[in-house]
Amino acid sequence: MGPSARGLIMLPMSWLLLSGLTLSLASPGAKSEPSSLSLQRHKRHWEWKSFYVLEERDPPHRVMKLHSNKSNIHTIYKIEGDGAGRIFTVDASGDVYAQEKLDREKKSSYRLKARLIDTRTNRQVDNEEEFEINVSDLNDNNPVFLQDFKGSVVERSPKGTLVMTVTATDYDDPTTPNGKLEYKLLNGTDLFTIDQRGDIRTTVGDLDREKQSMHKISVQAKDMPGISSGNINTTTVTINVLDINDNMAVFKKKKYQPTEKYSFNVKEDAKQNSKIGIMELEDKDEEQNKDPVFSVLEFPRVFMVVKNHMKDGVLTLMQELDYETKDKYTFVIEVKESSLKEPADNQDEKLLRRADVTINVIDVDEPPLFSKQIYNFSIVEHSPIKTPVGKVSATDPDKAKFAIRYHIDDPNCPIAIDPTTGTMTVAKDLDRELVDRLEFTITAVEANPRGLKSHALVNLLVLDVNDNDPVLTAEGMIFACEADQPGTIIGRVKATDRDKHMEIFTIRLAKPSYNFTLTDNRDNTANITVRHGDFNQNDPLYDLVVAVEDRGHPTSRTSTTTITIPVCSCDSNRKNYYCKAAPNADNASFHAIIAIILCILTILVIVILFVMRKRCQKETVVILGKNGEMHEQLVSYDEEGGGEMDTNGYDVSILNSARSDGAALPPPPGVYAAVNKPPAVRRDMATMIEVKKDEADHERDGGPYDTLHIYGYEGPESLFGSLSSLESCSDDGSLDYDVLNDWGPRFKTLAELYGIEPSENQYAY
Ligand SMILES: *[C@@H]1O[C@H](CO)[C@@H](O)[C@H](O)[C@H]1NC(C)=O
Ligand SMILES: *[C@@H]1O[C@H](CO)[C@@H](O)[C@H](O)[C@H]1NC(C)=O
Ligand SMILES: *[C@@H]1O[C@H](CO)[C@@H](O)[C@H](O)[C@H]1NC(C)=O
Ligand SMILES: *[C@@H]1O[C@H](CO)[C@@H](O)[C@H](O)[C@H]1NC(C)=O
Ligand SMILES: *[C@@H]1O[C@H](CO)[C@@H](O)[C@H](O)[C@H]1NC(C)=O
Ligand SMILES: *[C@@H]1O[C@H](CO)[C@@H](O)[C@H](O)[C@H]1NC(C)=O
Ligand SMILES: CC(=O)N[C@H]1CO[C@H](CO)[C@@H](O)[C@@H]1O
Repeated sequence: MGPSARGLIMLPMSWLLLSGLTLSLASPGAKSEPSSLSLQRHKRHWEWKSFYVLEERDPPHRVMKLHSNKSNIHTIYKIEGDGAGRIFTVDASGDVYAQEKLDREKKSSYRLKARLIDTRTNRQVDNEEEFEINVSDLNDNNPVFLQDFKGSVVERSPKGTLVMTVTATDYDDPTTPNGKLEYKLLNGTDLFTIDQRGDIRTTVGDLDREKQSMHKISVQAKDMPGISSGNINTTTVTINVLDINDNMAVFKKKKYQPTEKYSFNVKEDAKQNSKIGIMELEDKDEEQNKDPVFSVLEFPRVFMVVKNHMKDGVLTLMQELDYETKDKYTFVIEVKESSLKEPADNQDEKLLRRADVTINVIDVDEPPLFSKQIYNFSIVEHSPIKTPVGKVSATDPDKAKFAIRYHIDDPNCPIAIDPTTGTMTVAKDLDRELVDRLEFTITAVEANPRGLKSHALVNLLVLDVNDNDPVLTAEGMIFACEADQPGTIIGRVKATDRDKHMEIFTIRLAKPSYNFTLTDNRDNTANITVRHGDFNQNDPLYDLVVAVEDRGHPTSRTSTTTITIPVCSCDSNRKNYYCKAAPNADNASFHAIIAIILCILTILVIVILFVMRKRCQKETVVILGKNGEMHEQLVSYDEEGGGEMDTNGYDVSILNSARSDGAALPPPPGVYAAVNKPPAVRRDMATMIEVKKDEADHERDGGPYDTLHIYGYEGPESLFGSLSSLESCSDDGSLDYDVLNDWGPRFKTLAELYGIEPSENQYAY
């Protein structure tokens, strides 16, 4: 095998463009050297292994020739496998043709089998043989960028910083230059560079976001690296420049002011922490990177600069101002940035880091100012009217210094104030025991038309003087028992005083006593002890005269109290006792007598009423029948009658029917007639009522029958007549009070009152 033949075989593997030459091996011209193809074959009759076909070649074209040394005129070739019969066909001489355009990027290799058939026997002559047709690559694909590329780089990054990597794809055979790519920047090469891997790097170290924050550059990808020809494609990549704090914050220069001079007017009543004004800054950096720090070089306690959300300076008042003290402040405010990357882009503006600030304090008409907000004074109770209490004072804080007028708001305040001097005096008597401290408001008004006001509070303590007598009270009842032995403590007295002193009272006997002693317990109480006993219930009351002395100021006061001690009979331990003459015996007997008299009078009236009623009933019987209509109702005691229409009361028809049954009279048409009751009940009831009524009528001294009571009789046809004492007894003249004379001396007075002479009576008619 010659070197040229070897080169021909080797070349298609590395150099596709020459693959066409390989085909010539299979062409009739190449048949002269079949040995070269069968070199690797042993005991085989087929003389091929694989072949190349160029993609994109117009069909049909011969690809190769099959050859077996067993072929003769009676044999034909047949192929099977990938695309056999459709893409690849074979003719009788063994020439294989491609019938379609082939695309390596779709299918790069076809595996087929070849067979030799004897047409006479229709049998396979030789062993079948596999072979391969490889499609060789053409540079028929452009590079493609499969995505949009975006990158970023921090400003001032050093030269050579990797920004991003751009990659393109070529579908051609990557083992050949057809599928290999190289990159190139079409513009922006002053700032960036790209290498063969697609890495984009900076070529400068001073990228400035504030100058240009975004760069768009065009990247070209080309296959067949190193050769001027080739397929190209381009894309535009975006590179953002990221911010750092490389710009100095400076005060914003205003057009109308050559230098940074700020001037603010502040009212003197401006509150602490109030905003005075905004000092705008200029800083090209992005907000999150700005870091201004303000310093007030003078008056740092009066003024402060704080940052707002825009990172501008807000001049703030830290102390209240007073126009009368200082009406103008001039100072310098400086701004710095601690995290600034030096040198700043705006070095030349260094002067603008300072600002001159002038604060003009504006005078405000302010209300009067009291020397104190709360005044505490004290005054002794019962001090004479016009006694001075104290003095308040207020002044006008303004330059004008208007006069001040004072008044007390509460018109009932017992203190008066001098409107011009502020001196307060007693106006009404003060009694500590009634009011021990006063609280009132004083108003100060500027004596000008605006009349600005302010208020102050006065606490006035009313001091005590000893103006109340001490009071002695007995603790429980004090009495002596008949059996009390000398030394028995029979009671305790206690001294109190409305004045406010805590001193111990002195308690002693004002008059010496033979029978009792008084022991001062030194705790404002004193025990009464029996000195000489052997008391008797019939003894008169014992009077113990006790003097109590307080030690108040300015003078001590003494009061004398008489304690009356009765003598009682008691059991051994003085628990139960009986006093014949109680301390209030006089009063008690008087009340008892009045009560007794009242009782007697009440009984008398009841008796008289009862007698009058008896008489009325008698007359009723007489006038039965001729009286008009009759209404009756049975009621139980403790039940309130409801009048004629009270159908919830007892059924009066019982009485009506009783009458018809008993007296055989036709029942009168009545409201209650419709109500029927069982006849048995009616009869029993009627009989009972009749009996009871008869008893009551004829028994003069018997009390009224309690179970059934008949009253309110106004019916016309009643058998019983009216029992109403109101109607039938209204005529006093028809009553006979003579019976009172028969009742004895006790009713003599009544008899005299009601006993009417017949002659007088007739005279009256
Ligand atoms: C075909 O070739 C093989 C080997 O190359 C050989 O053994 C055989 O005899 C040949 N047949 C004919 C018919 O030439
Ligand atoms: C044909 O291509 C296949 C892969 O596609 C490869 O393995 C084979 O070696 C190629 N044949 C030749 C003769 O280059
Ligand atoms: C370049 O690539 C894009 C995809 O990134 C593709 O759509 C376009 O067709 C390509 N241009 C050429 C000329 O092949
Ligand atoms: C580079 O070219 C692209 C595409 O034409 C264009 O959009 C871009 O602005 C150019 N960039 C520069 C720095 O000229
Ligand atoms: C005034 O009296 C009040 C109590 O009534 C007290 O709390 C306050 O401290 C006093 N003020 C002065 C200045 O004495
Ligand atoms: C005074 O009487 C009380 C009981 O009422 C007693 O406890 C106390 O000891 C007595 N004080 C004196 C000094 O005897
Ligand atoms: C001063 C006084 O009241 N003395 C009386 C003390 O008691 C005796 C007898 O109980 C009387 O006789 C005293 O008059």
